[in-house]
Amino acid sequence: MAGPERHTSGEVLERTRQETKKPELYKVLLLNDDYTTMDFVVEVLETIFHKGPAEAYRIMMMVHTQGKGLCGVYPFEVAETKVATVIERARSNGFPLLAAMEPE
Ligand code: TYC
Repeated sequence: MAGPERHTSGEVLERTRQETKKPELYKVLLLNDDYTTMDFVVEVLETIFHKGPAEAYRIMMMVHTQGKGLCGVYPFEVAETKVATVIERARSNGFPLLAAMEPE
């Protein structure tokens, strides 16, 4: 762990170099298409990305009007799982909805 190290004599040495790596963060985006229903996208945002109804609707409309929208920022493996979960949920409901991730 990086951080101050105490010595028996009582002085504190501060570490200037970071030795523990911060997790790299990735944006998860939803992409627009012409076939997925708005209600389904709102449901995805509420259940997979834990957004409230108003925020879920706002993000869905952002995707609908701008082509893509930010759902959240996560460590790599969480972002990967979110993307896979969206695609799995969409396909099992017959929708072509796509999600993507990109470095923050
Ligand atoms: N464009 C879709 C429609 O008009 C709605 C939609 C919104 C689809 C967001 C995908 O990520 C999406 N039914």
